[in-house]
Amino acid sequence: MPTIDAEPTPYSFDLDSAALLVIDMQRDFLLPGGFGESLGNDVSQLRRTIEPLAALMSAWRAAGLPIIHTREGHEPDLSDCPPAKLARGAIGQQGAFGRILIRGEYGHDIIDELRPAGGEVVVDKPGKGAFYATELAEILDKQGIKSLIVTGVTTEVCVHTTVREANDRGYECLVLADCVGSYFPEFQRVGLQMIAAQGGIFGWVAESPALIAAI
Ligand code: TIU
Repeated sequence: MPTIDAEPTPYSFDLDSAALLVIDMQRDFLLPGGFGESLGNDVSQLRRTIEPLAALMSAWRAAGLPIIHTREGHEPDLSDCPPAKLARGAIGQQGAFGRILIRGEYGHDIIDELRPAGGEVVVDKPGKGAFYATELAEILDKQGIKSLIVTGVTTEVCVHTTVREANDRGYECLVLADCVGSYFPEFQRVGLQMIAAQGGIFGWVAESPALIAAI
């Protein structure tokens, strides 16, 4: 059972019941000219996660362990997008990479550097959290997954929503600081502190090299 350096305490987990969750590493969030940048955000804050995440995914695959990818997005007719969400964003509007956060559009898909390998699950989610209106819980249950190694973007939005719900559902979450990103450096720092505070209220926080060394 690997044990790695983490906050607030070392984290031990069983490789047979761990999955790597890669949240929303989509072009709309990460590419210059995409949805994220159109909101006035600095995409370089997210792009620093690509290299460490690619290295981790490669090590994780080499160890034969499961990777689950998610994508935030909606049906082309927007029937799965609540009016309250639609009213506050550019979702469904024409962007540089197709209609923003619409399934099947170029911008909705995962960036080339982190393309899912054949056989890896991709969960399409209409919400910020990866459990809401998706098959994720069933997939994890079937595979006997108990520990989630959580990566992706953005730290305080889709990563946090997913980690909080995973915590309520009984999963242990290890969030990798160098593999999650926020457009806002302050939210990144505080978002990670919130996870590990109070004795690990939502889980643990570590760096990916420590995990790679342990698998
Ligand atoms: N994936 C995710 O975090 N969705 C967002 O809309 N994040 C923002 O920070 N905008």
